[in-house]
Amino acid sequence: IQIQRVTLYQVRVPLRKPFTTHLQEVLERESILIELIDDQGNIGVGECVAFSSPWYTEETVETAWLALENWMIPAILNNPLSHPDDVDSCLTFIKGNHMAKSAVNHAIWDIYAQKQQKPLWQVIGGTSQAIEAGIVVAAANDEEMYAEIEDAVLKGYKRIKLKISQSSNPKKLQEMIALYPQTLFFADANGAFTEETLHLLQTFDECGFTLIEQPFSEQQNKLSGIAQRSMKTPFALDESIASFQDVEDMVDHQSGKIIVMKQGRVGGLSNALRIHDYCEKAGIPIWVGGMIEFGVSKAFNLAFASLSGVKFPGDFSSSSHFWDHDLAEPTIDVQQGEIQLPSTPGVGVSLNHKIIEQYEVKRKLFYA
Ligand code: OSB
Ligand code: MG
Repeated sequence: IQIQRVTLYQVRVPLRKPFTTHLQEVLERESILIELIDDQGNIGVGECVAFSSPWYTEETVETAWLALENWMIPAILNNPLSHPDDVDSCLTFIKGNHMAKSAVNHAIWDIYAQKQQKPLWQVIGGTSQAIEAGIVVAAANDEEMYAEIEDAVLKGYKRIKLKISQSSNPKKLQEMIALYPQTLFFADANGAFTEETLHLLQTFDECGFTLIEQPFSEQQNKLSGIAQRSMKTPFALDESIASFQDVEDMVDHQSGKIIVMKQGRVGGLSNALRIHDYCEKAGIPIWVGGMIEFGVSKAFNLAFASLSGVKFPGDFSSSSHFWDHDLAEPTIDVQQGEIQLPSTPGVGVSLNHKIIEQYEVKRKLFYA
């Protein structure tokens, strides 16, 4: 694969409704989309899932743009690649910046699969063709939360993830979860609990949650291990898993039992696949998290979700859950609680340039 041209697009898109967690209220989504063209005219796409400010991880849209522009794109423009893993090798001189790296790694995987004339999910060894949909409820108050849950159940979602914090009411959650015995409920604390409030976290153990995502901050994996050993609900680590080594660390500290995979957080699909294979051998279930993203990133998540080590429905909602207009086409739709994987070569989506133009903040082209 020889990259001839790269285009970066920065966009800003309003969310259809506010996304509220104890860390941040997200009202609009800034993102970077990347398009690579190789010497045979194949077009590969990627999406950088960093946010406008560093509330979830250190990277931001601005830092990712800088890393892509100054170091990553020049490095790939002058390096023929025979496999997507080679991208990571040619970017090892850049520390961190996982979300920016992931966007490049993804675009190369897209081209690589196109050259084999196969859908990406098949190229990486995926087996399931229909992915179970899951939705996140991040409402500002209880009333809205109940309304959104009811709506999600009616729409056929098999799994609902609720954002929890120290101020959530476990008794009320338990009653509500009992009303929907067919639906899996996950909790996501985004690190809201501390050593001082461990006893509060323990009161969520009777709620009926299938798992609790990231109860403590990523700096508190030892504490997470102590808490996990005192509770029956398994913990799924999100923020704590930024690399393969972090997974080994989870096993060592028993700080969690399940992995949330976000390819952006671990630097792309190549690293995600290594983690997948390790987890499958070690018997650690994986599920696939979301980042309030557009169809490009979702399409890569869906391909990953078809792997046999992925055990729970992930953050897979219809494009219309967040967006009036997605930036990728075809748009992702949930039908009977499932999303069908594409049969077209590559990741199966391309940029919708008409829509991108409407939301574009800036754009830059790079040539070999
Ligand atoms: O913690 O899983 C998280 C969104 C943005 C940043 C972090 C998280 C989330 C979500 C998933 O909860 C939302 C989605 O479906 O995209
Ligand atoms: Mg999370």
